[in-house]
Amino acid sequence: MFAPRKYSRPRRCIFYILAFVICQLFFVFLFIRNGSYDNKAFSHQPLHHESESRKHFLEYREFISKTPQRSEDFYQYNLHLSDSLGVIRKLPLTKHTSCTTRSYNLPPPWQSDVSVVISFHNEARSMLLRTIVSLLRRTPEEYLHELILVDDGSQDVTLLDDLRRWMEEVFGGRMDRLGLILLKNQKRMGLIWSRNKGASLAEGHYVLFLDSHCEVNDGWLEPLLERLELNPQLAVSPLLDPIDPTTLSYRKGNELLKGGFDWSLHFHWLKRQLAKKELPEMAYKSPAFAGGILMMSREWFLQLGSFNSQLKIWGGESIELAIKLWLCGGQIEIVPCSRIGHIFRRLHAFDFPPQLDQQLSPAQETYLHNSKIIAESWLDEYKNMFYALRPVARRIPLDHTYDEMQRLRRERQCQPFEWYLRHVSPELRIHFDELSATGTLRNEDRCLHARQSDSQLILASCYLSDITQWRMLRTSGQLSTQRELCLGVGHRMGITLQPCGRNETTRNSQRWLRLGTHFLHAETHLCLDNPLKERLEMSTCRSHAVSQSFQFALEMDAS
Ligand code: UD2
Ligand code: MN
Repeated sequence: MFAPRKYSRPRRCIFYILAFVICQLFFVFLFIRNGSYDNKAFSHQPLHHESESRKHFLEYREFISKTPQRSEDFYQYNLHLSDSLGVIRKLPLTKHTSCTTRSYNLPPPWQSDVSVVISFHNEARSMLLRTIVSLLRRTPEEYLHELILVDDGSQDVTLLDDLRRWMEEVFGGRMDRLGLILLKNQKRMGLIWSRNKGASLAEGHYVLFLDSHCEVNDGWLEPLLERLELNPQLAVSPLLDPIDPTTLSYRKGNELLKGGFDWSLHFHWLKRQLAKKELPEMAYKSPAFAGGILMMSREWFLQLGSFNSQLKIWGGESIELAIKLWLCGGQIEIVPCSRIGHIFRRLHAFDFPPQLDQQLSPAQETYLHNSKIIAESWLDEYKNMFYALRPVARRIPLDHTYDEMQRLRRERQCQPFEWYLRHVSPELRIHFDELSATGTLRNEDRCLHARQSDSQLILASCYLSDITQWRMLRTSGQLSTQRELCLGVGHRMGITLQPCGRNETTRNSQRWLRLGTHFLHAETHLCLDNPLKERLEMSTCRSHAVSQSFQFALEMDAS
């Protein structure tokens, strides 16, 4: 029999006391940890006391109550929710944990301080304020040289005065050190002009361009500075975390995407392929920025001629900067350890000035105008690819020449665009190898169009803004839209538009041979025809039939 082991009374007491002390220590540890976390997040918190906070809360309510427009359509996000969130909120940690545990090799502030430039047009007051306050609170003060705000002709006429007053109240004596510069364009000049204006006044070592509906996340700056310190001709983007325009929920952005563009010069996300030992949280090269939020040496930015000042209002400037950076000796990286939230709005929240072309909306015409300048300035012979996909751009008049850009290219000994295709964006190049022709497909004065609403095949004006761009695939003989729908012949010789087939049977029903300008269907030996001007049919091939003649905008094999 075992007798139960008994501890003496004093030993039991010591055990309880020890357990108690250990528990206490554990709670003290937790307390310190949480305390220091909060401290870090709000180390620049200007609101010290409760009564102070209350006062500032009332001032905040008064400040935002003067927001002139209340409709959500106007801003394209949930204004009421934005108002109720306050000047700052805690954001989820979206970067990899190793980003927060490692230390960064930072240059001293006098060699690497930042001027932040924010241009805005009709931004809601609460949204603009959250952008500013999140930036000020989450940026180490010694690294922030100045904040330059450019009000680009907003309707809210007292905004800048009210903002200055609000900031003086809240930041008090620290206002001088903040280096706040407030500019107002009496007439709206557009984002590109305004950002250039801001950068021309900046004095910091680096310049960061930020949209006016962002929330910067903790520790956003250090990872960017560390990368820029390694290469003065580098430009970086933080990884953008999407903020939903309706719920304002802050989500984690995807670090497996690179920035790029297509031949229409529209921005696109591209897949990032991880190299053998490469971790997703590591900084990675990108053919273009992750949009327009970017940071680089101010001097290098000016040497590259800033954003191209011929570009109007909105659009294309970050693609242009990306191309000229890569071609003229720079590089671009996206840095996933740096996170900035941005509201991706579904529609434009502002008007574009009226334009000349009746068939295009002002927004389309502005974007095409800017893209045409980029194509003419940088794409060399590849500009034909752009015109093939955007034939309407040929009609857009430009009121200047490209001499300035040619001079920059000569002076800085920039590479030809071919180099970009070879070394920076092989994704763009692939099209040349895989395609035998591309662009609109014209039959007399109309173009073959796959209507997006119902996927019907029709013949439409070639100048429709979304006119279908076709691709003739070299090996399979398939004729595909950009959305990977292929032209085929089905039941009773009906012409179909179906997902491009990968297996032999569907591929055969989607295979076309080209006889001059005729499209001969390989299986049925009939030709694509448009006998009644509006309706496509398959019929016997007739070599001189105009109704069977279809021309691509761009033949890749033509010399
Ligand atoms: C994307 C970029 C933006 C810029 C733009 C193309 C991101 C996150 N944003 O814009 O940085 O590259 O594409 O030009 O990738 N604004 C003005 N004046 C105007 C019009 C707009 O100051 O006439 C301001 C606007 O208030 C905002 C910023 O410019 O702060 C960008 O415009 P956006 O947010 O409407 O466009 P977005 O995010 O699609
Ligand atoms: Mn934006």
